[in-house]
Amino acid sequence: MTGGTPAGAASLRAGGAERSALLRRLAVTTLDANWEHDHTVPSRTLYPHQWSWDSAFIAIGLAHVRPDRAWRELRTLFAAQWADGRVPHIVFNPSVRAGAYFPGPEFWDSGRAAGAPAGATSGIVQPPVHAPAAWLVHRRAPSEASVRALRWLYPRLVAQQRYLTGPRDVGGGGLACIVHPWESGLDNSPAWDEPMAAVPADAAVMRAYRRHDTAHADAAHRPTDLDYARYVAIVDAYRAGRYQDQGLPGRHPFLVECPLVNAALGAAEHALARIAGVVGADPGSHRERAARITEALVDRLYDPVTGTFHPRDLRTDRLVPARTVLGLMPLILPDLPAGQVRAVLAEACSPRFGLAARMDRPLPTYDRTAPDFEPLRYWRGPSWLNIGWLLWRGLRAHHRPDLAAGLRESMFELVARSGCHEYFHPDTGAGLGSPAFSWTAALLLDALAEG
Ligand code: 2M8
Repeated sequence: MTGGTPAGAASLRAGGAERSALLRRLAVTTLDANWEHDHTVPSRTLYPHQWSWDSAFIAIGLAHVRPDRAWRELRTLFAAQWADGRVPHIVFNPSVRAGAYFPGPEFWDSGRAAGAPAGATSGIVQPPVHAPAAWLVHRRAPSEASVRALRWLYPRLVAQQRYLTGPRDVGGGGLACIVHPWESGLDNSPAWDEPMAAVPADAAVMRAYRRHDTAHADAAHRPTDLDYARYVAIVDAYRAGRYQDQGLPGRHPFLVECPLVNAALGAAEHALARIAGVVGADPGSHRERAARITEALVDRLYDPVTGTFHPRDLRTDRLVPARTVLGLMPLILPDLPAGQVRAVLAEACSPRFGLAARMDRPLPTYDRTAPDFEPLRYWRGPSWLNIGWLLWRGLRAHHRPDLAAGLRESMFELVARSGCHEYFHPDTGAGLGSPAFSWTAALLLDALAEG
């Protein structure tokens, strides 16, 4: 069996212990094939460097089979942390040929920014899912080495939180603001359509660049050239200010509070409280911060009319109306108030997302009843395993083992049918994007282990 190939698909569909063993082997082969001396690439073809939240998910999976490598993954990422605490969304591997990814290191030009590390990185962040990842890796196999690793990571994870709740609290309400759709991890989600429409850009700008993604994936499954022109324009603006955050409201074209990023921010404080207990630090301050973030999230991003969470566009101070899977992500917070838990579960179980104890279709990333739902285009409809995994964890935290089991089974069926693909058709389960994608493999391993 090779990485990502659903070889033996018939037996993978068999179910039970045999299916689990085959899925596990497929996942391990995929992760091994994507290992690159001190980190794991998300995909050999599409993403040949190290990505921030990918590495957190990857570490969670590696903990089950290669614990040393799980810690290595996190250490490599945090070795590239900036002096202000930001963890860059890409750490570039200098031995990868120039042009193998767009936008590459020369475009980001991090070397000219104050506080950037010696090696090249991007200047933006991704959802801070690393503290829960570190906690899960430790909990899987606690040892002297894992306690040492936590000691090394703890101050760095705290600095990451300080950055996001300090300079990035642009709205002043206790939440982190994202300055680029890439920071959400859900690059072209319909959640960003409104704020993106206000970013001046012309698709023709892309003639000056060579997109690498469309050489490896179907252009109809990826963001459009106009999306990319705007992505480039937003980086241009941030880079022009050397990635500093002072004065962003007056000069930056994209400023949004994202429900996923902020739910992850709160979940990170809960994980830090546990880590603090192991490394001899004070858990109490983390619990307090977690409570404050949850309160701010409900206060600023919950809409009682729709009964779900929405991003807040800080340039208009309005909630973005699109109902995307981002709205369900606050379920990862164990202290989400009961009223919001009930409402968000109702949204998840509605025909928009179809969550059920026996799911008839995979979980989509966007309201499948919306007229602009696109089953093939990246984050505008397709099913992704990291989102399913986050929701699965949230359902368990909120004592819904029935729904958690249904979602878990639907994730297994996706990989059994199609392999470790990057994303999946939300009706048929057909594999889309990269065929050997690391976080799909890693989170599959975790879900297999934690029945
Ligand atoms: C995708 O994002 C990158 C830009 O960061 C891209 O499209 O080139 C997203 O799916 C993101 O969430 C992910 O971390 C990254 C690498 O897997 O790919």
